[in-house]
Amino acid sequence: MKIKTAVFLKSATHHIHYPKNDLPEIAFIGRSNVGKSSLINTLVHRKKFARTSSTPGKTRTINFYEINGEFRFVDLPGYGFAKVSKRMRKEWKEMVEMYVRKRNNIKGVIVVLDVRRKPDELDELLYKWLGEEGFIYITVVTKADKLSRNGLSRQVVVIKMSLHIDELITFSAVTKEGRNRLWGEIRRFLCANSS
Ligand SMILES: Nc1nc2c(ncn2[C@@H]2O[C@H](COP(=O)(O)OP(=O)(O)OP(=O)(O)O)[C@@H](O)[C@H]2O)c(=O)[nH]1
Ligand SMILES: [Mg+2]
Repeated sequence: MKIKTAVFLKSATHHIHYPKNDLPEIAFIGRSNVGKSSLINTLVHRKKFARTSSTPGKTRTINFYEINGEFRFVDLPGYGFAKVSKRMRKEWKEMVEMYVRKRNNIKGVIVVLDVRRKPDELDELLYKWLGEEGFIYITVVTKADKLSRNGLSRQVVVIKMSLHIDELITFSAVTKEGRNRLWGEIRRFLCANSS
């Protein structure tokens, strides 16, 4: 994908602050600190476009980015950040559920996982929920550069089996592995159900 323009539109916690839903949106969802914002930066060939941090819980609002004036990337706040209070976890759930309910322009969801972690019940719940909501989604396991080739193959099997999925994309913001393949999927999302 040739990136002509990539613009940060706005941050929102409530639907009244969302941009107009006049363009298709691709949402990025996953645990805190897995590398969602870094993945967006890799896709648009920019280092500091979406804010990243080594401290989990950096993205706490829903961030809308407009690409080529044609579609948007939506960086959702990370879930399962151990240190947050119960109240904040509830806020996360409400924020993400509100986004999903209020938008009829979501064309696909990119689920981002850290390749080194075995999915747990929170991740399983997310997949169950995505299925129930009827979303088209793809799984991206990132930080692939942190494992050896053998370690990577082993983890891919573990993740596929835990989540009962057949397909995933291995990705790295460091080596850029998986970038073209993911763009291919995003293009497919945008074309498949454009109305
Ligand atoms: N080695 C390596 N580090 C990565 C990769 N992707 C992200 N990181 C690092 O992981 C940390 C978290 O990355 P973010 O992109 O901020 O993660 P996030 O999922 O947006 O986190 P929250 O906004 O807190 O939910 C940062 O220190 C990144 O530099 C990758 O592919 N390889
Ligand atoms: Mg983030």
